[in-house]
Amino acid sequence: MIALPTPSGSAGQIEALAPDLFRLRLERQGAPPSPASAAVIGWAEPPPETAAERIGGRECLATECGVFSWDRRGAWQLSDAQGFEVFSAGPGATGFSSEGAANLTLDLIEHEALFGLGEVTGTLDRRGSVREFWNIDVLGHAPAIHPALPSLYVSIPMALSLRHGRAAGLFWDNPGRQRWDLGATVPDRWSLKADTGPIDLYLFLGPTVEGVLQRYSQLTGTMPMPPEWALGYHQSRYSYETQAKVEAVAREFRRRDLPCDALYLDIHHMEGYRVFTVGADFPKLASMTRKLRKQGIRTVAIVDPGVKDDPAFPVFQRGLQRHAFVRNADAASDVVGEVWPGPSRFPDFLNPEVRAWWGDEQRTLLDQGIDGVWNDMNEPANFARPDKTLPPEALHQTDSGPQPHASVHNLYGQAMAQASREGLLRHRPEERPFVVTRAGYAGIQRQAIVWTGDTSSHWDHLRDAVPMLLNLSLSGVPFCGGDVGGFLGNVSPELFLRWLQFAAFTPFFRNHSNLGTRDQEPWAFGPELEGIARETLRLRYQLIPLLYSLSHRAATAGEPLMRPLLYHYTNDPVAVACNSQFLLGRDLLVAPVLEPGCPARSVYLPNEVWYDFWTGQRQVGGRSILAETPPDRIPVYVRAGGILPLTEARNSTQEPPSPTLTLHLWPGPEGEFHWYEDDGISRRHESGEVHTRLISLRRQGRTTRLHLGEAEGTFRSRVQNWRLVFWDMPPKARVRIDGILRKGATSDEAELLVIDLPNRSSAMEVTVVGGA
Ligand code: MIG
Repeated sequence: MIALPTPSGSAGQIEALAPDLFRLRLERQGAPPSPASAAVIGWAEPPPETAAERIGGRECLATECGVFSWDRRGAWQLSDAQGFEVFSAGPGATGFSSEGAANLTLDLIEHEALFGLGEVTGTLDRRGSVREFWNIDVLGHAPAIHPALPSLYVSIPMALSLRHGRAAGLFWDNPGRQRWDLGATVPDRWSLKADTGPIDLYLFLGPTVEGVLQRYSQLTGTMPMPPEWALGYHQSRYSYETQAKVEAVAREFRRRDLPCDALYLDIHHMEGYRVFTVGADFPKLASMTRKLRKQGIRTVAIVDPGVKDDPAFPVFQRGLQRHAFVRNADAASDVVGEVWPGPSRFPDFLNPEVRAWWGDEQRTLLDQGIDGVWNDMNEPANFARPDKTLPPEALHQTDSGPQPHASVHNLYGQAMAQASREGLLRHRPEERPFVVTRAGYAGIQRQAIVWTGDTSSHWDHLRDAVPMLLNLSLSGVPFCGGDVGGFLGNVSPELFLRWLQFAAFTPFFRNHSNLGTRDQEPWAFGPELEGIARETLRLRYQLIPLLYSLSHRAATAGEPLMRPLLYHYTNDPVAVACNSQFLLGRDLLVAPVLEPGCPARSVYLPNEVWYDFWTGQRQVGGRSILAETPPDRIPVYVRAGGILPLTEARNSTQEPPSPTLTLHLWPGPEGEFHWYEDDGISRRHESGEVHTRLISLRRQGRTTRLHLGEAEGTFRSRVQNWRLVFWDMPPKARVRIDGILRKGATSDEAELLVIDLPNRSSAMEVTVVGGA
C-alpha cells in the first residue's frame, strides 16, 4: 500500500489486493466515518508481490499484471503489463467538491463499451447513458414506457469495460446515491459522482470477462448453491387470494400434467397486510402447504418490510419494544411511512439485532410449512413521500455506528434479504434457504435470487429482459429472472408464449402478473397454447442437470449461467453488440423470439461450428443466418464441442430423477463440462457430499474422444446409466470403451451414435473412430 500525494484536506492510497486487482481510496479529512462495507467479504488472498517506486514525480505501484501511477496533480493511470492503458483520469479529476460530494472523471476511448451496472433497462452496452444508483420502486420500467430511466430496484456500481477486446472492471463500493454519466454528456468522459462517502474503487485488470467476474465474486461473494426446486417452474400471481384458489391452481397443474415446483402467496394472504399474519381466507395454511408438498409443490410467501402502525398488532409491539424501527433524524421518534397496510414503520435491517429479530419473526410462516420468502418493496418503497422512500436524514444503527439513510439507502433491501436468509437458516439449519428479493446492492447474490420487478406485458419489455438479465449476470448476480408474461397489463397469447420460451432458459423461471389482469397460467390461453407450454416446461425440466451444474460453477467460480455473447467472443464486434441473444453456459446459444408475427428471425452465430438444437443441422458460424420461428420453439444452437446433459422431464424436482442421464455430444475441437450433483436440498454439500466430474470432448481428425473424469466427493450419483448421444458422426464408426472394442455400436444413417454406459465413479473413456 502506498500513500498518494493528494490536495490538502484529503488522503489517498493505492494498494494491490491481487496481481490483477487494485484498490484506490481517497477520503476527505474530517468526513464522518463511512459504514463498514456490506458488499465486500473478507479478502483471504495473500498480498501479491508489488514494487513501489517514484518515477519522474509519479508514484507507481506495480504487480506482475499491471502498473498504477499517480502524479502530483492527481492524474492517474492503470495499465496492464503490456503497457496497455485500462483506466485513466486527468489532473484533478479525482477528488471532492466543496459540498463533500466525491467525483471522478475517467477517459473513455473510441469504441470502448461499458456493461454491467446491475439492473438496467435498455441495451447491453451502457455507454451513452446515465445511471443513478438509488434503489426505487418503478412501475413498468421498459424504455418504451420510461425512456432512459436512470434508477431501478437494484443498484450495483460495478462496470465492465471493453477496450479492443480487453476486459477490465471498476467497482465503486458506496451504498449512498451515485450518479454515473457514461459518456452521455461528453462522449469521451465517464464521470462518476457519489453524494456521500469516500472514493473507494476496486479496479480489475481482467483481461477476460471471466477473470473480472471471478475476482469480483471473490471480493463480494458468490451465490450459495440454490435448492434444486429453485430451478423448476414457479407460478405466482397478485394474488391467489384464497386457500381454495391456491389448492385449485395446484390441482390444475397436476390434472393437466404440467410441471410446477412452487406457488406464491402475494399480499392477500395476510390479515390486513400485517406482516407475518395469515388472514381468514387461508383458514388452514398448514394443511394447504402439506397438501401442496404432496403434489410436489412448494409454497413461497411474500414478506414486505413495512410493519403496520397498529398498537394491537403483536409484531408491531415487539418491534417497538426492541426499538427496531428506523428513526427520524432527532433519534427520538420513528419514521412513519405509508405502504400497503397504511401507516407503517420500517425495521432497521442495518442493525444486526433487528435482522435477528426479523429472521425469528418468520417462524409464524415457517411453522405453517412455508418453504421460502419473497422480499418485495424493500428499496424501501414508501407512498408517503414524493421521493417514494425514507427521508435522507432518517437514522440507522449500523454495525459501525449511526448512519443517515442517505449514506446507506441502497443497502436496505439487501440487509432485509440477509435477515430473511439468516432467519431461515436458523429455523431450518439442515436446508438451503430460498429467498427472492426485489432490491439489492453489490453482493446481493450471497443473500437472494433477484427478480426484476414490475415489467409490463409489452413486446418492448420482453426485448428489454434479455440485456437486463445479462447485465445483472455481468454484475455478479447469476441467479436472476423476470415475471414471465410481464406484470402490468393483459398479455397476448403470443407474447406469453414467446416469453415463456425465453424464460425457460433463464435461471429463475417464474410466471407472475398484476392484480386485475387476465389469467396467466399455462392453460389460460386455450388447448393449443397449453400443449406448447407443456412441452416448454418439460424441456425446462430436462435441462435441470445443466442448470444445476452451471449453478455450481456460479456458486464456486462466479461464472454466470446466462452470458452475453461477448463473454466468450470478446474480440468479435458483432457478438459484443448483440442484445437479442445469449449463451446458457458456454455451449447453448439461445435466440428468443422478440417480435410478434414473425416466421423467422436473424441469428448471429459466432465464428465456430454450431448445430441446430432441434434438428441437428450443422451451421458454420461467423455470420448471421435466418432461423425459422414456428410457434412451438425458439432458435437454439449448440456449439461444436458442446456437452449437454438432459434428463427425463418430471412434473416436480421432488419426483426422483430418471436413472438414465442422456449426454448429448456435438464433437468439435474442444469441449468441457463440469458435472455436478448433490442431494438438491440439504447443506451437506458444504461438507463434501457432492459428486463432481470433469467431462471433456475432443475431435481430432477422424477420432472423437470423450473422457468422463474420475468422480470426486462423497455423494452417490443418482445416475445409473449414461446414454451417450454423439451427433454428426460418420457411418460405420468404431467405438472403444476404455480401449475395448464395443461390437455393434456403429452409428446409423441419421448420423447419431448412441451408446449406453453404466455409470461408475472411476474415469471412463470412449473413443470413436470413423468412418469408412
Ligand atoms: O406495488 O405485492 O413487484 O410483484 O405482486 C405493488 C404486490 C406491490 C410489487 C411487486 C409485485 C407484487 C406487488 N408488489
